Amino acid sequence: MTDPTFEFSRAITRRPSASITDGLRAEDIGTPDLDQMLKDHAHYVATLKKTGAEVIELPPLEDFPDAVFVEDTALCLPQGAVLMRPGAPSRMGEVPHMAPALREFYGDVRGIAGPGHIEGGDILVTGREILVGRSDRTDAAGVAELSGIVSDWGHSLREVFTPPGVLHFKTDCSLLDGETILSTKRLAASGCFDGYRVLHVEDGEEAAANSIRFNQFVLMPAGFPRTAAMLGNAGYDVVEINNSECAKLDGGMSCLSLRF
Ligand code: CIR
Repeated sequence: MTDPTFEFSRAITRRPSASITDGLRAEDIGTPDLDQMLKDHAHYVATLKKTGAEVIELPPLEDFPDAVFVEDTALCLPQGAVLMRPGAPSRMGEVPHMAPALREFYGDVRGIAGPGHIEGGDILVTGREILVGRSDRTDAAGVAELSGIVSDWGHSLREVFTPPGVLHFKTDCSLLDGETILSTKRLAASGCFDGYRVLHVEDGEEAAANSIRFNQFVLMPAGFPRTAAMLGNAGYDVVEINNSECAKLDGGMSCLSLRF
């Protein structure tokens, strides 16, 4: 039996394009360096492959600077995939570029028709339910439409809180296994993970919360040694990946792949 919350046979990624320098950012903390981002991306892809999974590497999309952050374009579940409707207007056009890749692997590919908006970065699939945080990118109508789709497949969806000023719900949390969540203290304080086992990222290391469990590894951004040690002591096999360039665009480990 595989656990669909962290045991995956495939991932879809997209190589960063030169237009990444025009990517969206909440705050200007410097221009991302494409060469460094390509190196980091290659390390990320190689780590996913090392688990034995197949990684589908899509080509760069020059017209869409944020297209490397594929997670926001779709939700992948065992029963089917759902194409999102991003709340950032400049990202809407990424979705039709993702659809053919998903149709290769899924018989059932649905889509958010609108008028609501929802991005994959706001969705955490646990062993029990689908948690969705509303944000500047995800609104009530988008959540309601997704809820209708996933209930057809037997999933229950629960709307939760996203801390103010945080781009996506998953900026502040990740799934370590079906029952265990890595979270910032500010998010866990909302009570949204009550009943789960919660590991907190260390104070001052909030950006480590956007990590991913992919098969035997936890991929986490480099530079958060106390959280890396905490996860290692808890028995996780941690791989640290430099994230300095994606971080300039508010991106992290989860945004760089769709996993199924
Ligand atoms: C954006 O603002 O949409 C991109 N610059 C970053 C997207 C990060 N995605 C994610 O956390 N799922």
